[in-house]
Formats: sequence, C-alpha cells, structure tokens
Amino acid sequence: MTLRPLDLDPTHCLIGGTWAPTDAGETLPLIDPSDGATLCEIARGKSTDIDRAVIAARAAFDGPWGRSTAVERGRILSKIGALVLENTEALAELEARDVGKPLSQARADVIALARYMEFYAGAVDKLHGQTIPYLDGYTVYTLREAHGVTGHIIPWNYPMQIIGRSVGAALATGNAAVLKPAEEACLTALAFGELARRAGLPDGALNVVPGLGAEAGAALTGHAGVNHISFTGSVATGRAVQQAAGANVIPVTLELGGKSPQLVFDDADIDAALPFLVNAGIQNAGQTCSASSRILVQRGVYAEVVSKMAERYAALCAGPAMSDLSVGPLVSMRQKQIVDGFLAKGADLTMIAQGHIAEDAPAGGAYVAPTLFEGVPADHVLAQDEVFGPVQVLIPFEDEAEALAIANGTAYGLVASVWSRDGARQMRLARALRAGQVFVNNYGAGGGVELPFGGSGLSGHGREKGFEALYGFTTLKTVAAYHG
Ligand code: TXE
Repeated sequence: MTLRPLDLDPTHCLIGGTWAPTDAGETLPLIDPSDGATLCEIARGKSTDIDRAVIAARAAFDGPWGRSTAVERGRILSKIGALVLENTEALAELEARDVGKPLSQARADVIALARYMEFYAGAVDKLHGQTIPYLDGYTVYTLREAHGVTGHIIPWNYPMQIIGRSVGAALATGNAAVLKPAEEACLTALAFGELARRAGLPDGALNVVPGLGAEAGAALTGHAGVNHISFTGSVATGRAVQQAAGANVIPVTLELGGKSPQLVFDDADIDAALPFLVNAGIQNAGQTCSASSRILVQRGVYAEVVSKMAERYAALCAGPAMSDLSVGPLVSMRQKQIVDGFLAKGADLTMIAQGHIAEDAPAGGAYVAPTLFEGVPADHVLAQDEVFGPVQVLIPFEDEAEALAIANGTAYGLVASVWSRDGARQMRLARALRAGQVFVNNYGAGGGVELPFGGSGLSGHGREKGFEALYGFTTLKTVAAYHG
C-alpha cells in the first residue's frame, strides 16, 4: 500500500530527512479493524533505528534548526497546517481505515491537527521570559529554551490529534523530535512526517520511527540522548516510561486516560446535556482518554436521564469506519478482548440499553455494541477502571456532597463536567473536582486546541495543548547580570 496521495512506503521510516527501511528491514502487519484484513506492512523499528533518529535529531538541534527564530518556526508550522488541510480527505481516510474511526470523526481529527499547527505557529512568537527586580546593580531576566531532543510516544486512538498537541508544541519551541507512533495505527504519523518535510522542516527536526512498544518505544524512552519524553497511553506503560526517563533524569509528560464523570443535577437542562452525555462516552468507540464513562445523576431527574439515554443508545449502530456510522470497530481484537472482559465483569449489573452492530459489518471486525448500565455502585470495577470501549455507567446521587465524593472517588483525575443552572454550585464544584479540565454545561468544548489538558493521579502529570504546552516543551534559564 502506498499512502496516497503522498506516495509513501509505510515499511520505511523517516530519519534525518530521508525515507528508508529500518536497519533490519523487518516489518509488521497493520490490521484494518473494520474487517480484520491486513492493510499493509509497516516498518518495525528497533534500537539501532532509534539511535540513528536521536543522532539525526541532535544534529538538527545543534544546527540551524536549533538557532531558528520563533517567527521562522511559526512559518513552517503554518505551512504544515496548510498542507494538512489540503490533504484532508486523504488523511481522514488513512486515519479511518487504520484506527477504525468513522470517517467524519477522522475528518474532524484532520482539522484538529491543522488547528494545532495554526495555534502553535501563532503562539510561539508570544512566548517570552520575564525581568525580575533584584539587588541594586543587577538586571535579571529569564529565557525560555528548548529542551533539545524530545521523544514522543503516542497511542493509536487519536494519532493526528496527539501528534498535533505534542509534536506541534515541541517543534514550535525549537526542539528536534523523534516520534514513535503506535504499532496499531501509524499511517497518519508517517504522512505527517512527509508533509512536514514538504513544508520545509529541516532534515532531522522530525524523525518518525514506527515499531513495537517493547522495542522502538523502550529504546526511545531509555535513550541517553533524549532530553524530554511526552507519552500518552496506558498507566502500566506510563509507569515504565517514567522509570526509564528517571534513569536519565529527564522530564516526562504523562497522559494516561481517566474515568471522567459528568454530574447532572436536578436543575440541569437535560435535553441540552443529553447529546454530550452520550457522545462523550461513545465517540471513537469510547477509546478516548477524556471519554466520559461515568454519568452521575441526581435522584430527581434520574429516571428521566436513564430513559432518555437508553433511547439514544438504542439508536446507536457500530459498523465499518468507511460506512461512517455513529460507532466504528475498536482498534484491534486485543482491545475488543479487553472491553469484552470488562463487560463480563458487568454481568451483575443492570444493563438498560445496547446499540447494534450493523448487519453487514464484516465478521473479522473488532465490533462491540455500545452498552449502558444503570444503578451502578460507585465502587464497582466498571465505575472505577478505564474500560476504553463504548460502555457507560449511570450512578444516582442524593446531593452535591455525595456527587463530589463519587466524582473524586477514583484513582484518576482527567476531566469532569457539571450540568446545573446554579452558578454558585458551578463555581464550588469547578474548584472541588479533581480534574485537569472542568466543563460547565458542556463537555469537551469542541476539541479545545487552545485549552491546557492533562490530569492528576493515575491520569498522569504535565500539561499539553494550549499555551501551557509551550512552557512544558521549554526549560527556563535565569540570567543575573551585575553591572554596578
Ligand atoms: O497501551 P500502551 P495499549 C489505555 C486504555 C487501553 C490500554 C491498553 O485503557 O485499554 O491503555 O492500550 C507504546 N516503552 N490507553 O496497550 O501499551 C506503544 O507502542 C515505551 C489510554 O495500546 O500504553 C504505543 O505507542 N513505549 C490511552 C503507546 O506506548 C511503549 C491511549 C501506547 O501503548 C512501551 C491508549 C514501552 N515499554 C491506551 N510499551 C490514552 N491516555 O488516551 C508500549 N509502548
């Protein structure tokens, strides 16, 4: 398979501005989750390929790229954004086939990737240090400087969006990046590498090496030549990444998913809330770090919310990505087994509604019917653990104090939302909820390229997206000049 219209060979990786096979020339099959067929072979990068990529990145950082101005980098990012938009349909189709994402959701991800480029292109020349009043005879100021070589380990659920928020901010601030996309979905990462090259990004400023987590991923996170790691993925792998980075004493940003709640109070506008309550759970078949998998509802409106959500679930249908239904397949049979395992643990719960799987959905596809449970105890495994599939639980509560206790009662802390017309309650809960983002009378705010994002607890640490990412991908130098 070539990556139309970019004409790329996915068995190659991008190192130092050149596409070539890996040292060992080995490949891995990439499976189309919509039907289980092999889509193509992809490069199986290993430690020697990662070595070459890190060396190429270091050379770029030590060269003109490392000395480029914010304006110059912004212009290149703008061009990348424009090329991304020009290739919207091709990128959307790649992402849809690779991830199993319904085509219109994949198209939205292309737009988000372009928006990240636009945002960081426009933001980076507004990033500046400070002057600090100090002793008589001194001038003190701070400089924001790139870390150097940044490693980016990204997952398969939103490759384009996560490349945008992480690689976009790293390049904007003058780092040279090595990107290791997920073995389940890496085609748009390769396409992005080529578009960046065509936009004039200097050789080595972005290197893309696909491969297995235990091979290319571990080689990158443990590499002594890397100065910063950005990781999005599972808690278990996040721990391993942090330990590997710890050996080299470098900073890491970890985004490890969540169990994000929406709190619906008696005074909420239920009909306004409904599309958010459901979509935040089933978008991308629930394989979203900020998926809202827990819906907490006050007793007075509980029955109404249960029946209205059940009605919406009954209309959901899972089918092939290119059919563009409400839900696609999961990314892989492995992910389907994880989700089926959770559903089996819900055998003791009241399942009130299920969507359908399209009759013409291929038997080899990784389909799971969207599933809604109600009356779920807050300590049940389905109310505590990240399922990462189209599964939501409804939990009733009596009052604000109980809602808050349940909402904060998991090990995660990524996103939360409050549905209520009471302004004081909105403000109280916005402060009290343990989450990196709190939404009031909405959820997700349209993608939110501009909005800092990240969590606490098992959701990880550090912030990406928005202006905040520019701080994360730079380090601060203080200069104290004595002039008398
Ligand atoms: O994740 P992994 P998996 C959660 C979700 C899902 C579970 C398992 O709950 O069910 O994780 O998914 C690379 N050193 N999330 O197994 O292993 C790997 O190649 C360095 C939530 O796919 O974390 C891939 O590029 N890298 C999440 C990336 O890590 C390693 C998104 C993610 O894979 C590595 C995805 C290693 N030792 C899954 N091992 C979110 N926060 O959105 C693997 N990798």
